[in-house]
Amino acid sequence: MGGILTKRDDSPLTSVPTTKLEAKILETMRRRESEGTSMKSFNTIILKFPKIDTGLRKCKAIFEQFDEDKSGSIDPKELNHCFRKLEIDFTDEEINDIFEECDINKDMGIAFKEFIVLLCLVHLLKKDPASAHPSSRMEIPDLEATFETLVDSFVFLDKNKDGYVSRSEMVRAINETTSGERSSGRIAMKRFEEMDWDKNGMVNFKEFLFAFTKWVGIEDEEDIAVE
Ligand SMILES: [Ca+2]
Ligand SMILES: [Ca+2]
Ligand SMILES: [Ca+2]
Repeated sequence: MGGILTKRDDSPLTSVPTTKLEAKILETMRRRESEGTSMKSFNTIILKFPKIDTGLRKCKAIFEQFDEDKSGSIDPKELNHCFRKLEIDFTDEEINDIFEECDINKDMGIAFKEFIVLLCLVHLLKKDPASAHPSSRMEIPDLEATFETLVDSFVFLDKNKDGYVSRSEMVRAINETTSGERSSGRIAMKRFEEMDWDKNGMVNFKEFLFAFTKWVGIEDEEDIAVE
């Protein structure tokens, strides 16, 4: 006993990034947050849901295109092809890191939902002005706009710009909503609980993205796939 002593629970308010990529995402997000957001209220975000939904559904075609063996998930080799085709200028190590970051269930495959999160993280990272190769492009302009809306929403919610949305920040965002609808507030809190996987009271950008893929009904689409 006593051999396994994790430091994780000792960090009081912020969770510490556990991987190099996670640290980079956090750093990039903080820099992006210093630029501000175009979101005016929580309602502005809610109103964007249908558009985000449409945008994310377009990822399906990209996903299918890169799932070369039609296995329903993208393996490391397929992801490599995908990045080369989309001219995403990541090194092999970076591709490997983002694969591991987004392969949540660790089955060595990127499922559709994981793929959306992956593309959005790529969008965030490649906009990093410190990046040596900002030239990558994803060809699909509305998709870029959708990802930017998601980044912008996160920036709006993260009031103190530390790269995490805390429970109290979520409450604050809801309270700023002019209409003050109680029900939407309750729903938002429920959503927050859903987002906060490790229940540490903080939601990072990746958790936020995964929640979005649920909220906007991506999952439903898979069920509807009937002949
Ligand atoms: Ca595959
Ligand atoms: Ca997976
Ligand atoms: Ca925060």
